Amino acid sequence: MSSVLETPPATMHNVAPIAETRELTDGFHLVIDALKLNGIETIYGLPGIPITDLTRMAQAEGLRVISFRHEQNAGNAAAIAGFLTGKPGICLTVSAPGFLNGLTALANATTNCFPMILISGSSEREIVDLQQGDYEEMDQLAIAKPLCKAAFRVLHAEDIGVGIARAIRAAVSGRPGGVYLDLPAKLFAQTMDAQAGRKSLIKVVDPAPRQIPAPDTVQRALDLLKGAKRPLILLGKGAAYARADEAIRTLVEKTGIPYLPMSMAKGLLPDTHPQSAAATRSYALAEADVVLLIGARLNWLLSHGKGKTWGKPKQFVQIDISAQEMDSNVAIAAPIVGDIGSCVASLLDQVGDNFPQPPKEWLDAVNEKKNTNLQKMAATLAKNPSPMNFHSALRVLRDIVKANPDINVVNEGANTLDYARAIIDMYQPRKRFDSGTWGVMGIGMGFAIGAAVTSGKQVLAIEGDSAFGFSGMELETICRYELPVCTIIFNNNGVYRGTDVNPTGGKDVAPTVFVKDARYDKMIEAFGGIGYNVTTPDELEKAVKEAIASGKPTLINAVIDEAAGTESGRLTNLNPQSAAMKK
Ligand code: ADP
Ligand code: TPW
Repeated sequence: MSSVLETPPATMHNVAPIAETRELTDGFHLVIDALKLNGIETIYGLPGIPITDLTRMAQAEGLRVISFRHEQNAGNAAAIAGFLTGKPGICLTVSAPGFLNGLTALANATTNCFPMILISGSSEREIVDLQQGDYEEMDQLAIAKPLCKAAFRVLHAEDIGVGIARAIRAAVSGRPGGVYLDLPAKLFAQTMDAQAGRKSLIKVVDPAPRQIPAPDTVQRALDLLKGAKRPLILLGKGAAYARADEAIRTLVEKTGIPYLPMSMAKGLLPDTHPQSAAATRSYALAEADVVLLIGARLNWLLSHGKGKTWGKPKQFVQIDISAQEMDSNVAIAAPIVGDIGSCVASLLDQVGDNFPQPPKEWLDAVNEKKNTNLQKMAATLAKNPSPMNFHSALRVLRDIVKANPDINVVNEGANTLDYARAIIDMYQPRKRFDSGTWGVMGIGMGFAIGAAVTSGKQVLAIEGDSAFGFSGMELETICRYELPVCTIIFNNNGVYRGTDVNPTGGKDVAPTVFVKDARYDKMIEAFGGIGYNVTTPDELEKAVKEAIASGKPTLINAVIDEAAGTESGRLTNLNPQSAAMKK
């Protein structure tokens, strides 16, 4: 326990006798001690009033403090660290504007079910509550509440232990998510007896307790699966988060059911697994009759479980830790509520070695479509158009990941996201991090830093040029901490593509168009990183290989045909159409 010693002020006439010296602690140290006691090793944040000294003291006390250029990126780093470790990632910000900057990441973490705690300093409660105009005045607790799983404020030093314990438990138990912890400036300097302080801290026991499913729910699910003619398993990022990798693989293999991974579940089983139906996703979704969802929601990413995508009528088995998720879009015939590890283990208890395998016609049909599509894709990928397009560039990255299966892949953009997700096979769990449930732009450099810091391993951040812009200043952070991050920018001169024109003929370019032929590689050079400018797949391959071998901060400006790609990638249909377009 860190502490401060309090002695009466020493003057010429008044020197404190040693016996009267009391060991004290304060809010700063209690926050640090509470985090350390609960196994937190890293804080992602941005210093300023009132938390600057907290960042200094945290570093002095052995926590790793990663300081960012914008709080949203610190928040995203914390969120992905939470996903990777199962411990809440900590983001620390200043009051009002810093808090708001971190809030997008907190809301995104909650939406994606990543455990994260946003800790923000706040201004004087008495003034904030009377709206008397304090420095960075804002009722942060009230604003955070609807955007996260839980929100707490600590007013007294002796409650810091409880506040941090509650925040940790709320972030990781049940469905994981974002938690807000409000720490007013006054709290940090409050002192208390060090012994009492020590006692006030809580080491959270079993923060994410197992939730064993009821046996009848497991039986109901098995009965449904056994009777299926065209069964399918869908793995979501909840399955990746649950770290039940072996059990999930065993379940897939013993049942013989084809499976589809959602984007961040890729690699849970290697994408090259013979039972993967990813190459024939549309067919599998439309034709299946019984679908087992493991840690995946039937949200927009799965067309809400209905409509053309889902074709033939089907019945769903859903494994999720959140009971409320059931029936959220369509009826769930066999809900299994519990943690994925326990649920899959319960299923496996009864699956044994003689589980009826899916009908051969179904497996043959899936395999035939899959092989046809893989052949078509191979032909497209083999082309070498000039200028380079998404496919020829991604062919190179696909092979790099294949040769380096433990590499972390961060991915955002529109076309860059959609094509990379489809083309780059993943081989290990929790190695792919992307725009997720919101399809948000701006996670790039934050996720890259969080993944690099947490894993200590190489990161490839595959970024659309627009997507990169949302967090690009963190190149400096990557260089400052000398992180092994290779950022590859698919530069096609704009949002989606670079070919739009201003219909008025005026001087302003179209809203989706950027500076032509921008050299993003020069940006990283400003901070001592290594930049590459490439225009062909061969140059790209050489640059990525060099970048990975160096382990240094690198950025590759990959020039892509500015006419390649489509509006919003695969989401063109989500753009509302004007009924009254002027000529
Ligand atoms: P994807 O985007 O990959 O389809 P989602 O984020 O929509 O995945 O779904 C993840 C689901 O996993 C959430 O409904 C969440 O409640 C659930 N989940 C997360 N962790 C666990 C766990 N340990 N056990 C069971 N369900 C979990
Ligand atoms: C926070 C809207 C979706 S995709 C995208 C934007 C702006 C960028 C697409 O261009 P990019 O990719 O990155 O160059 P590519 O591969 O097609 O060339 N603001 C936020 N989130 C989202 N999703 C948007 C805007 C959007």
